[in-house]
Amino acid sequence: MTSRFPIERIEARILDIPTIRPHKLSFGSISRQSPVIVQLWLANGACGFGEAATIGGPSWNEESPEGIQHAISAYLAPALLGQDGACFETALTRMDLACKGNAFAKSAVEMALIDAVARSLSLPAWQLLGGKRHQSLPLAWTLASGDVDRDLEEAQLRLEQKRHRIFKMKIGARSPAQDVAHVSQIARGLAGRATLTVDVNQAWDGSTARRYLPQLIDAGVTLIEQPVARWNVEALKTLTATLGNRASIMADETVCTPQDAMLLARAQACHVFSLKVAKHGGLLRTRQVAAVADAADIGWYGGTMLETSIGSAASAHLFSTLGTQHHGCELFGPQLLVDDLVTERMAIRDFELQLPDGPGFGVEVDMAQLNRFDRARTGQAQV
Ligand code: MUC
Ligand code: MG
Repeated sequence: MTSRFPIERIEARILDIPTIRPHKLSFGSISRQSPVIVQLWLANGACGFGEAATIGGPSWNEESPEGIQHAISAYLAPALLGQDGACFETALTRMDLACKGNAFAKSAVEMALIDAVARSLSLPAWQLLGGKRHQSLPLAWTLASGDVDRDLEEAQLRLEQKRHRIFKMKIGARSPAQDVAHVSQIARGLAGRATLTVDVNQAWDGSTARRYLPQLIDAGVTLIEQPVARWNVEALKTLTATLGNRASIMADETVCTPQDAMLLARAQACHVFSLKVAKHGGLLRTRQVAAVADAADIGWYGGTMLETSIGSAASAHLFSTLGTQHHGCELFGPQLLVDDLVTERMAIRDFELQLPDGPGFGVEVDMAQLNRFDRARTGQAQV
């Protein structure tokens, strides 16, 4: 069989883009994002873009921007050069043979591959991913300035602009009692106007979660993301069983592979999966995790690693193809950054992200912006 879309060249670079304000999570505070941007050229001249963003170097999980870039240049790109770009699953298998794990790095390469092939065919990526089922999704914003007044000001503005009415609060850095006080103040300020969620990013042990989550629910929180360590499936299971009639428990760091998804489904250890293209190792593998959710009557949420508009648009194409049991999405990454890499962002109307059409991921990359933030050119120190 002759190859229709031979892969000719793959390049990866790290960008450093400041955030509009410090973003505080349980494990630290960030003031910039360092996405790895991949360009993949096919022999026909088409170029696709992919992105892997993580948060705070290797502190969200094991992968760091520097490690992602190295895995791509040293191992993943050589495994794919000369191969048929249209055979996505074969490309994933070759990457798996060349390199264990490294899901973020693989996701950026697969993203660029799908973009390049979709552009060659003049098709939107969603058409190669199963077809579009949603035109828009409710879009959450994360309140993570660490300051109640500033958080309330941000929420107020976004409500007025009709951009967001789902607000996720990042907790777990301070004492649980301080977190409950912070969340309760925000909940009082937004009463009746917003849906409230929290993300603990693994900071609590099981007994802390059992003690303090009911207080957050009393304050008005309805969705609780990753309250305990990623290995702590037993605690997730207990929380799901005991709090389930009042709020939903969402797994994030615990659910990466389809096997993780099976384990959680069998244990009935959560109500919702936060889906993220990076941690699942690509768009196709995100669909596999979503399929387990569907089969197990588990809902899905369109998660983010705070990508620019490149990774966010790719995620949006994938999310647009998934089933109806969803809790909206949080593809707000571009808005948290001082500037973007595309000529036009995805639109937000009536509190919903308008899911893009093609060709490819439907966004045009501004090369001047890529060069402006390129670490190799600016020489910025790492996070
Ligand atoms: C995470 O763990 O969900 C997503 C939104 C946000 O503010 O941080 C990320 C990471
Ligand atoms: Mg999370």
